[in-house]
Amino acid sequence: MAAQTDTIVALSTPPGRSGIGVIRISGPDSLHILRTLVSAESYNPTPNLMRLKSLIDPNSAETLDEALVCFFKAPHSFNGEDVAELHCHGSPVLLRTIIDLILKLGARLADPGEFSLRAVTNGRLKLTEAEAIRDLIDAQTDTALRQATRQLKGEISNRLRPAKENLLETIVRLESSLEFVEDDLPAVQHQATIDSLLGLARDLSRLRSTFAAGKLLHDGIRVAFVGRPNVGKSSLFNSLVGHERAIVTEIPGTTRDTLTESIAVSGVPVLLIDTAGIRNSSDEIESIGVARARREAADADLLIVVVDGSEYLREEDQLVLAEVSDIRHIVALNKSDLPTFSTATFDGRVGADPNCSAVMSVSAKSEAGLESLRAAILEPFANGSAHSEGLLITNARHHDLLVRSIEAIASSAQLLEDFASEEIVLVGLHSALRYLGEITGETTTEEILGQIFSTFCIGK
Ligand SMILES: Nc1nc2c(ncn2[C@@H]2O[C@H](COP(=O)(O)OP(=O)(O)OP(=O)(O)O)[C@@H](O)[C@H]2O)c(=O)[nH]1
Ligand SMILES: [Mg+2]
Repeated sequence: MAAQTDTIVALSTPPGRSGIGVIRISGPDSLHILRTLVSAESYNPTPNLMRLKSLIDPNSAETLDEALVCFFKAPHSFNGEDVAELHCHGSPVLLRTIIDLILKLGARLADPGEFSLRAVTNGRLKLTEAEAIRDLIDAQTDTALRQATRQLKGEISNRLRPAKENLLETIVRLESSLEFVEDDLPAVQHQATIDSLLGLARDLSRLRSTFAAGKLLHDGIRVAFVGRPNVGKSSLFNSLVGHERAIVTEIPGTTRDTLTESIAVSGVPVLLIDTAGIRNSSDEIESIGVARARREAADADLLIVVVDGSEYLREEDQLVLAEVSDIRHIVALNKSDLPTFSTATFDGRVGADPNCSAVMSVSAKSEAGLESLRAAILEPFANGSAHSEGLLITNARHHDLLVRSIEAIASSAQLLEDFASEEIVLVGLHSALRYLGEITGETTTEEILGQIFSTFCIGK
């Protein structure tokens, strides 16, 4: 891969007012730029040691800030290049001024994730580890954070290493047998090779199967409350969110716009969406709200259909239930605190409707049944339970490459079984090895690396 030779700069802390703002510079001109900023051409910073320095505008000789500066000398920095960090005061105006100065001194603004990309191209970080840093920054729950931390420590590459070694051994064995064409693989060795490949495919499949849980943890689920007006959608939404986020009144048609809030259910990020009560309305604003509610219902992974269990089932309820019949949903029979509450209409519904995974009695008012409701939200995704403490595949790219690798190994085993020539078997095995290498970055093309790092933060 081509060596990166220019110097990049970015603000590594979020834009906006803060106690401090960290500017990071990386590349061959880092030391020169740092010397210019501290106004000492002979400044020889001790690597990895922070120093308090005055940052000075070389044009006006004016002091810009008192900052803690640190220099990391190549190759002993996180990305293998000369890196300078300026821990300035967190004024957006000041930070902008200093970055502009650094740009004038010959650096350019870093692309998203470019500091980490250089760490990968310089062999300081495995691709999976760089991706784990992104996931760690993006983690929405503590469970997702723990997974990212495990992956940051290199668990995925450690887990894949024996598989790659095993595959490579088989490739070498088959290749050497090619050189002695006159003797085919002895029968014993032939069967042993097939068994070893099948074992390998099984082992990788076990890892692959953790993706159901990993995806849940990484992507979370979208859950929309739907129902006719006044059944208590907003009240239940507020109870799960834990504060009075949505307006609640006894007037039907209170909610118009959709509201969203994130919560964690057993470590899984759940995006809750409150919507307008569905009914035919002559009110223009309410009608727009109803249209939005239907759109949210179509986009959600799961619906909570709220029904007022203290009243008879109205035509408007039937309308909503008919509309959601082909979407995965649970029914929340609300207002169980009222004396007229009854579940009778819904007895037997779970068995009868394959898309209805539960009917729960709840009360937003007394908070009865809310814990069960939370559990019921995850239940349809339970085979992807995120409780597992083991290593999970959380990244769709890793999953896709694992699937391809398993397929290539399995079909090579089949070809061996059918006594196909070693050359043909080897094509599949080489592909399988390449796919595994793409996960950790050894065989990833520059174009794909670019795509991956474009999803990173600026300054990382
Ligand atoms: N007794 C009782 N009343 C409730 C309960 N949940 C909601 N309510 C009342 O029902 C009324 C409607 O509640 P909302 O949460 O605004 O209902 P909604 O489904 O969001 O209504 P729209 O936004 O109009 O579609 C309010 O007066 C609530 O106080 C409950 O569990 N028990
Ligand atoms: Mg509402």
